[in-house]
Amino acid sequence: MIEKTVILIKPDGVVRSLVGEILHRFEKTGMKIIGLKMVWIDKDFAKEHYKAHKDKAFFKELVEFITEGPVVAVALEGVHAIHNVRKIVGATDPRDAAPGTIRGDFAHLSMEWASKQKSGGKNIIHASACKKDADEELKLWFEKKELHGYKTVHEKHTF
Ligand code: 3AN
Repeated sequence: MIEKTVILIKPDGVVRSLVGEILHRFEKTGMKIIGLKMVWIDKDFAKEHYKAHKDKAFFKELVEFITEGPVVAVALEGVHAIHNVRKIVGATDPRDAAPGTIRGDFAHLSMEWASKQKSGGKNIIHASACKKDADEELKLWFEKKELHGYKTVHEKHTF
């Protein structure tokens, strides 16, 4: 039940200075940050990350967008972390994302708009969709030595 998962604060989230706000939302739940870094990926890396979408009409725009600036990659650990993180992130299309979710609160450009503009969907954040994706994305985004096992004060009850 204790899972690890990956979130990426995409270039739109970084340039809008939402990194702290977004991290805070996950930390507040009690889930644990076990890996954290800023990276500016190249197109090959982006294609690997989004390989499940390689046949989609918006694939080119997806790759352009995720490589247009640095992203903040975060590995999180917690009970049902994959599901809990997706719940906090909200629906893929900002038009459908509920208020209180990251996409619902900080994004509004719909996927329809993105398609019309021929741009990537600017929905702030990516989160692993399932256990298989989480395992693959952890491997792709983090070296073993970049993931850290430690106990929070809540786990230790010593502070
Ligand atoms: P999620 O990120 O919620 O798992 P996916 O995996 O269905 O969503 O889509 C991957 C990414 O592709 C989304 N985060 C979004 O940025 C982009 N995307 C999805 N649908 C569209 C679309 N119709 N037009 C442009 N970009 C899209």
